[in-house]
Amino acid sequence: MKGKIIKAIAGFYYVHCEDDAVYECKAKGKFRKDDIKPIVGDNVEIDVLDEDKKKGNVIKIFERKNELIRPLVANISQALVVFAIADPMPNFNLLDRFLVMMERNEIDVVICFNKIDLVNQDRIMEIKNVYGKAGYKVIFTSAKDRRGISEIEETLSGKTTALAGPSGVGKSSIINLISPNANLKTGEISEKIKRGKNTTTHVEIVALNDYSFVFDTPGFSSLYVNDFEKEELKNYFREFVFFNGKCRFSGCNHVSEPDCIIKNAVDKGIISKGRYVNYLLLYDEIKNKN
Ligand SMILES: Nc1nc2c(ncn2[C@@H]2O[C@H](COP(=O)(O)OP(=O)(O)OP(=O)(O)O)[C@@H](O)[C@H]2O)c(=O)[nH]1
Ligand SMILES: [Mg+2]
Ligand SMILES: [Zn+2]
Repeated sequence: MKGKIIKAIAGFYYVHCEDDAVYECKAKGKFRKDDIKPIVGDNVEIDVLDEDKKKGNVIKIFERKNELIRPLVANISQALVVFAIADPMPNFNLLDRFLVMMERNEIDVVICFNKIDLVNQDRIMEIKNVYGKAGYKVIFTSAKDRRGISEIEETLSGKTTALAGPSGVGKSSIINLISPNANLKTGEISEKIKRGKNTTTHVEIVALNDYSFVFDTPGFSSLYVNDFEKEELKNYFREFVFFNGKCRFSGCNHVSEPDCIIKNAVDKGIISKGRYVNYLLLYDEIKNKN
């Protein structure tokens, strides 16, 4: 029987099959020989061991359209990366790392800044200016007063979307608003350090309707994106790609080369300074890796 892994906990895979049955499975297929582990989002074939108790074995994983490590998901059509605009304060370096990873994997990404009830309009415009200008769709929401939630619904419609972002930013809260049956656990952030407490501990797919699915995922606080050459990094900053070939040197890495159009654009405010600084930080990180 064919199905999709909608949840994975402690070596058990929950496989959603036709007519809405969910089977609790273990991994027994020959894919294990190749050191491949099933992940949430995988389309699989299962052997039913006990129809009454809905137990089975995953015996085959169908080829993945794509997969991410953080969050650990497969076969998504886009990612919605969620950051809080405050509590916890957004770590833009982490966001830029995530965007690099998504550009590298060629997966569409939409950015959501949640908790806008905690800041004023100026702050919203400031952030919109940075990421909108970089070429991303940015949605501002408040799960508290429902602002922007209908825009999120539109963005998720017809797609298979992984929510991703730090702990405590409101990922599960947003899904609960959109799918009242989801009943996902949400958690307070710590009073003192204003950080999430990793309330969501496993990836789980929520069906919004027959053709729209969202993955709730555990928050993450770090991301290494240095598994490629430093010269590649510039291709993963959308707003740089637009200027391709316009620097004095054709292989310009926009670091310390003369007559660099990217540095020029940063000085003129056409490219965000913060994004460029994160580019340089990441560039150095890749360079120093070896
Ligand atoms: N003020 C405000 N608080 C919010 C908003 N959205 C969520 N919260 C609160 O933020 C806290 C964390 O929300 P969660 O939905 O658990 O966050 P999460 O991103 O799923 O966190 P992890 O599961 O730990 O990764 C909860 O106390 C929510 O009530 C919002 O728009 N405004
Ligand atoms: Mg959560
Ligand atoms: Zn340049």
